[in-house]
Amino acid sequence: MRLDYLTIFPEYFDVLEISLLGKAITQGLVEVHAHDLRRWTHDRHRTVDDTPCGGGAGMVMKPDPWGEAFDELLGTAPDPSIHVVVPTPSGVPFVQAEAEDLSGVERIVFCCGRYEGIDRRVIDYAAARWTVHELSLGDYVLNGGEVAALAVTEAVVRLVPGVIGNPESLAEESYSMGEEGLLEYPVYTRPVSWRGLDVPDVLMSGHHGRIARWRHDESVALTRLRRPDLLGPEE
Ligand code: 6GU
Repeated sequence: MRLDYLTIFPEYFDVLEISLLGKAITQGLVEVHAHDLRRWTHDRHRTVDDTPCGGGAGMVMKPDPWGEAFDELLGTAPDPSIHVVVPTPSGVPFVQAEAEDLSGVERIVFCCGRYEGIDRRVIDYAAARWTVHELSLGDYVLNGGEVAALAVTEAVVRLVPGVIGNPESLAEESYSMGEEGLLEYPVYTRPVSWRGLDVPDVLMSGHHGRIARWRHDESVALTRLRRPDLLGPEE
């Protein structure tokens, strides 16, 4: 899998070298390239923004640097196997199913906007050639797409086969379909008694059936409390 980031802050992506993602890079499972969008400007001030047509506050990212970046990285030919991710608070909510879909693709280009956003024609141009995903992390506003692109990257890359040592741990975690899409149950380790707080007896009982039932019940209770929208009609 090859990941490219178009951004005016390529240093944001230096963190990809560490942790799980760094290991995936070292193992040759993923290749990452962060590009400074200003490389595709030609004026003395390396301008990437301009005032909004129709007026209003803030600045809009101008289309030309994006177009030239696309030309160089992707050419101009249509290829729906190329995925373009545009992080934006007006995007479709990013969920685990989308991360699973993206973990199987060979090429993703992240377009990180700043200011009031990117000229709409950039996204329309990309969507006419490649597979565009406008994604939102949630109902709040970040200053730009960089942190969101990193979050999407981590969610996707950890699902690439070979990146996580024990694939069974993927099936049990929050939001995975392995546990019916419920929130994860609470987990404990030794010591059994810590500062007056004990591990629930059932987990030390050795009764695998009772443990599985307890975990499921805890998952349902936590999901009902925090995310009732995730519960089906049965629960
Ligand atoms: Cl994907 N981008 C920005 N700028 N803000 C956000 C977001 C994305 N998701 C939530 N807020």
